[in-house]
Amino acid sequence: MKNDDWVKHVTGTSKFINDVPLLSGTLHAFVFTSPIAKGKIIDLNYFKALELSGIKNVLTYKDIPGVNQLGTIIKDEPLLAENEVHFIGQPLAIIIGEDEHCVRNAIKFIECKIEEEAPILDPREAFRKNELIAPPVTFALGNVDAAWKECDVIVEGAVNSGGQEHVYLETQSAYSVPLEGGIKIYSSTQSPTAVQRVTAGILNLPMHKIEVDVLRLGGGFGGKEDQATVWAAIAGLASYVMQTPVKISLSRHEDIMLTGKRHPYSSDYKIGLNSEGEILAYEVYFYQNAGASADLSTAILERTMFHCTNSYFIPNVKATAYSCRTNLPPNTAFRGFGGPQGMFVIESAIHKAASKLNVEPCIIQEKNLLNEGDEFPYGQKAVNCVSHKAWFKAKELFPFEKLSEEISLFNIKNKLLKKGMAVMPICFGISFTNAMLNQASALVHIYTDGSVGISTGAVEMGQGVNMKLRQVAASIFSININKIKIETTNTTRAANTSPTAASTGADLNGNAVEKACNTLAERLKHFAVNLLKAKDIDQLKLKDEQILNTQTGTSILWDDLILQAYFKRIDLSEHAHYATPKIYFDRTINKGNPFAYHVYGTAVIQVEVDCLRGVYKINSVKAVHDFGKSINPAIDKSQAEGAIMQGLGWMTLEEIRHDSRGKILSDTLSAYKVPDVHFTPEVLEIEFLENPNKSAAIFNSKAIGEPPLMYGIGAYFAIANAIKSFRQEVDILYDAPFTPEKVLMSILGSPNC
Ligand code: MTE
Ligand code: LUZ
Ligand code: MOS
Repeated sequence: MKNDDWVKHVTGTSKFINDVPLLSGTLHAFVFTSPIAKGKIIDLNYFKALELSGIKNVLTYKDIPGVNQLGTIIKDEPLLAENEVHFIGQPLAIIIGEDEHCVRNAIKFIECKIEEEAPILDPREAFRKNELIAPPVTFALGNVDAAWKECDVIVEGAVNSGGQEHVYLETQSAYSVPLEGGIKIYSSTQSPTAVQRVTAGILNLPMHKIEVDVLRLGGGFGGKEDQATVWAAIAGLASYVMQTPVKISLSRHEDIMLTGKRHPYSSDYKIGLNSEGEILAYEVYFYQNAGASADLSTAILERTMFHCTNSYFIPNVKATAYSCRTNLPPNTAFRGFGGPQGMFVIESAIHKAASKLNVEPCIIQEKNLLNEGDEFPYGQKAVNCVSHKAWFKAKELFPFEKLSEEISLFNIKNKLLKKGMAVMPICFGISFTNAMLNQASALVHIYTDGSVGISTGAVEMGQGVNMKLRQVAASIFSININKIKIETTNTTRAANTSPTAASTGADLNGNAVEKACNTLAERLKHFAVNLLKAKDIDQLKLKDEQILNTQTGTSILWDDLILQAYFKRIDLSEHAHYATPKIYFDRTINKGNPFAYHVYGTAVIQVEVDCLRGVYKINSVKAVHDFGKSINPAIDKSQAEGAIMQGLGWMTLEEIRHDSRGKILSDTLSAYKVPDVHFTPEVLEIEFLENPNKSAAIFNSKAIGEPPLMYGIGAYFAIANAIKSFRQEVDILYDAPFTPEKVLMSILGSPNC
């Protein structure tokens, strides 16, 4: 059960936006953006640009027929700036022309006067100036204030984690074609309905006049959950105004400069333990660098809170979160959605507490793992909790103590090269935390030749959701998977869809497909009762491309059954809707049951640091991961591998830098290092924890898209462990990513690199 798309990708036959054949008369669009991070617009003059050959039009906010608004959770983000600019790269005007070069060249001919103000780039500074996206949020369990006096050891500290560029292979792209009275947009988006809804608002059209179509994405990783909408709306507006097809597609450099990243965080914590190493209290403050507008920041910050205790039970917790408005491009969803940022802080707190207690961090980690029935700070109880099972299976398969001894021996023998290790348990909640979004629908057609076409809201972005949906239908109908095709994700066939995000794509859409197929299967059995002379439908079974009377042994081929049903005017199409049961979250008290289930696992990470040069190698990542009962182990394993690599990159190499004016410095892939094949650990081993999942997943599987990313956090502590054995007194800064520069500077005792 491999993923068909893999063959198409390596043979170059899979299609993306840049493969859509352009209609004659197609124009190209690009944006003129703010060169200043904060200021008032005094004047915008584009008349010289309009005179250039090939340039057809320049649009500003004044040309928007509807509302100039992109914001979905909070309406604070204009598509085109009106009177003020809030970040470098904020779109001010859309240039439309005959080809993609002339629209870029025209930028030089646009004059823009902006009265510059000092930008805010740091979330703590934004907090001090009360620049908050939304009111602060607090989650609390027990009573931290009362618990401190029970503690034998109390440790406090600050933790920083950096942003992360998505580096999806397909850059942000859209192609919009005018229809009678409306438009059709081919968009590289994780959220076709968001594109449809926002563009309808911008054009002042009803949603039914906007059709959004998605074949597949060359990766999204959260970067196209909200931020594909901008580019689709720009193409949509331009094509609606010009009444011609319009395309926009960013270069890599433009994409890195203009789009939001994972949110950098700065956090303060206080953790209290007894002398046994039991964590009694944890207090934490998160300062999220939201960028210039809300985007998904509040939802992301909330997920940070949901994951602030990772896979540990802590009886007294107080977590407070501030979403801080800065003058950077709006930061956005990135695999893990704020969870990794919260988990890095608790892991840092445990790491520091361990050094104070003079024990290995894994002693504290193991002692505090969640038990069945333990309460999370948000009120949900851990159910079917396998945090211990994953931890001890990892310990059995990859004995930590033995590894630690081997590392000690190696480190005694080697003066400059030091090895280090860390253990990283994870716990990640599955469901959109906004309960409303946990719904999906499917439309299943059986054609008269027995082949099947399925439409859902799921967007294929490399994660293999289409293959999984085909497997669901193939297993219910018991027909060859090649008989089943997943159609493009299109708003006219699947309406009001949630983004394909939160790792829920297969769960939500798979359940909808299952429901629709089951209804069709029942209908076909009813129809076949007479044909197969059965007493009732329970005697009938769809099996191996046949419908079989299990009593008499007689059968009809699937293809014949379908054709006969058609002749008898039986409906061969079905629509179904699925909503995850029993989830809710009450934001007046910040308690509830937001997740259908949790995913667990434990990884062991080993690294090797060259303490003269600061460079390092990740030798191995070995994980025991809770896949539920995987419906496609090949896909799921590759998802785990990819997510781990992204987690390792976030914690080690990938560093986003801005200058003091808020301009991104790491704006190319030569200045921004992503993990490549050479960086891949020699050993990347993933063991399946077989753990059939009964709760609202598809076929007892578990969501896989995001959780394994968080194993990568262990790399930070493995590097810390290695350099500590070079110089015991090195101060660990808890400031990710742990780039080679930072490794060297911490060894030298000069933290400011
Ligand atoms: N895998 C690939 N190859 N490309 C992607 O863009 N996105 C990740 C994950 N795996 C992504 C991926 C993210 S952020 C999410 S939320 C899930 O896939 C979304 O898909 P799913 O819900 O079907 O798992
Ligand atoms: N998107 C969202 C997400 O809107 N809500 C979520 O809870 C979420 N979680 C992970 C990734 N995307
Ligand atoms: Mo994933 S961050 O939910 O798109």
